[in-house]
Amino acid sequence: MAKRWTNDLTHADVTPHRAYLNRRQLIGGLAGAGLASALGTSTQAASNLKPNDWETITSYNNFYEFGTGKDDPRKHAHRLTTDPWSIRIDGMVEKPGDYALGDILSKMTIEERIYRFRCVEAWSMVVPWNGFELADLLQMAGVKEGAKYVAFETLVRPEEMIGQQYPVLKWPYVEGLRLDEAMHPLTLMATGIYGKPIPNQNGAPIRLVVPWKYGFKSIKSIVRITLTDKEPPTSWNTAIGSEYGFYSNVNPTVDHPRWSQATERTIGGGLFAKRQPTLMFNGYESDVASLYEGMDLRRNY
Ligand SMILES: Nc1nc2c(c(=O)[nH]1)N[C@H]1C(S)=C(S)[C@@H](COP(=O)(O)O)O[C@H]1N2
Ligand SMILES: [Mo]
Repeated sequence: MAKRWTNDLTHADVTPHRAYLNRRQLIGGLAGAGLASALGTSTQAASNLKPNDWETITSYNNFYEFGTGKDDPRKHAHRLTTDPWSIRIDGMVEKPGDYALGDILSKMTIEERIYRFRCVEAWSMVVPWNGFELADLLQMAGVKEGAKYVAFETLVRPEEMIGQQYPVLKWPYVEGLRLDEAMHPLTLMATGIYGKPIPNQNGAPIRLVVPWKYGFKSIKSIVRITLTDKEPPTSWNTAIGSEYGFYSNVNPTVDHPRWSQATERTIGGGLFAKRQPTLMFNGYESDVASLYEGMDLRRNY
């Protein structure tokens, strides 16, 4: 089998977050002083979180392309070929095209971010992701004036993704973010977990991670990213619009129509682990609340 591109990535190769932000400030990137200190707060908060172990993170998954059971992705995702892989970046960009994943990675700074991850089904985990900021990728492609949203698409390959042989969702799985959400420094493209290549069941070889939104926004195994001026359709909104909105920010005060979102169960915490109160924006309120100033989050669920 061909050597995979992150085989030799270890914790030691990962740029410490603070050093990374300093570098970004020096080169005049996205992270201004205010943003850097705000991110510093969430980084401190995140480093107090104890990551779930590898076994839990890679055995309790949602990835409907491999079946609807939590243990289906681990059983079936090994059939997916993830090398070679490329991402088509198109729409309102200066440099549209098919970008080979290896070429993308050679230009990106891979770092580690420990993020709390909250599923809409009211369970949560803490995952040490390795990845790079989506903003860096979008800047590489050059976002055109007038672009307002970013649309994402998962691979369609029913011969390897056996869940795609059933119409449980419309394939491909699609997701979207507003451009300012996509450019936010917390928004990651993840390529690894615990310094190892991301396992297929977690979205190999590259998936989105948006830590202040419910898990279904964090689309896996991405093959296409499109810049657009219209709000793109999303899989769960298309399937059941009354239950899943475009924004899907973690919000303990807005219940899912069929269950409360006020508390969550920590996966891996044992059978008798107490439910935890869910935090506004999944605990990233100080970083992201300003994105939604003046919006009615009850209507924009
Ligand atoms: N393509 C695709 N992406 C997906 C999903 C999916 O079914 N297909 N499930 C989503 C849901 S509901 C969740 S909670 C997370 C789960 O990610 P994890 O298995 O790495 O914990 O992936 C999201 N991304
Ligand atoms: Mo989810």
